[in-house]
Amino acid sequence: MMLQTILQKHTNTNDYIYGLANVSGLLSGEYADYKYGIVIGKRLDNTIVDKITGGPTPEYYDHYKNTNKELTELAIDISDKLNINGIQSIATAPSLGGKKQDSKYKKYLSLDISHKMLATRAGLGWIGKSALFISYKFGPRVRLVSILTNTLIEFCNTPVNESQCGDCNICVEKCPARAANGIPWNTTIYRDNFFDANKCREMCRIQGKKHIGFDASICGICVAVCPFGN
Ligand code: B12
Repeated sequence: MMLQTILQKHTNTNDYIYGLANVSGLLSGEYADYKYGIVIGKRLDNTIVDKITGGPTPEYYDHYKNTNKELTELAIDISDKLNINGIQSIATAPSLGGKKQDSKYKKYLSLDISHKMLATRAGLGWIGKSALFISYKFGPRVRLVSILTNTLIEFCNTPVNESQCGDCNICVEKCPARAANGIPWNTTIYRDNFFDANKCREMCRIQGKKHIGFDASICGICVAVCPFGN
């Protein structure tokens, strides 16, 4: 179908994963009325991620910025193509997309769109003990973006509903913020019950200042240490 043609045209390398998700009733706020989503993951460069041992590197920071830019453009491009073909859709931002000062964001460290949720609904992987999305193909070494629509373009993939981390606790042990408590994820456990986002953000600020030189708010240790995808 057209979707595959469009996606393959845009994501014509082996560095991407994508899938269709049924998110009916799962999104909130400005996205609450959307039923379906296309989620796309771009693989991070292993040579850059492997160097995140004691903390983030300037190279990782640049990679993160460039990948965000690429995913922003990709989502807009795909959404435009769908709209031209009569499928109304909306592109979302890979990161905060200007919501940093939003009072709801500041209070809950949470947006109306969770790309990780779309990714589990699209059957591409699960949520790790680190609260990161762990893809079957690249582990947590992916950045994500989503495009939302109310048209059922194709059948949605079978969702993944629980952690596949098993007994592994490497990310829990290596997190400098001690943000994760080791409880394995399933769809009934809210983030705050197994992962302290405030502790993580505080440590991202410290790590950014220490290793990049300003409040870059970035870390990545949990991405680098995960045995999946490396
Ligand atoms: C706010 C935010 C943060 C906050 C809070 C993090 C958090 N875990 O919530 C802070 C500043 C701490 C942060 C830090 C980092 N972040 Co951040 N962040 C976001 C952002 C902008 C919004 C996330 C959000 O709203 N969270 C709210 C909670 C409730 O949702 P969630 O964590 O996304 O997902 C939960 C639910 O979806 C639920 N879930 C999953 N499937 C299902 C299904 C059902 C049915 C239900 C009910 C629930 C459910 O499980 C998840 C975990 O609880 C996203 C981009 C986006 N729009 O998604 C990036 C994002 C999550 N961040 C990302 C990254 C990489 C990081 C950092 C590594 C920073 C860095 N680049 O160095 C750290 C690591 C944090 C970590 N270990 O989770 C990536 C994650 C990629 C991946 N492989 O998982 C994202 C997706 C950005 C991107 N475009 O790729 N981040």
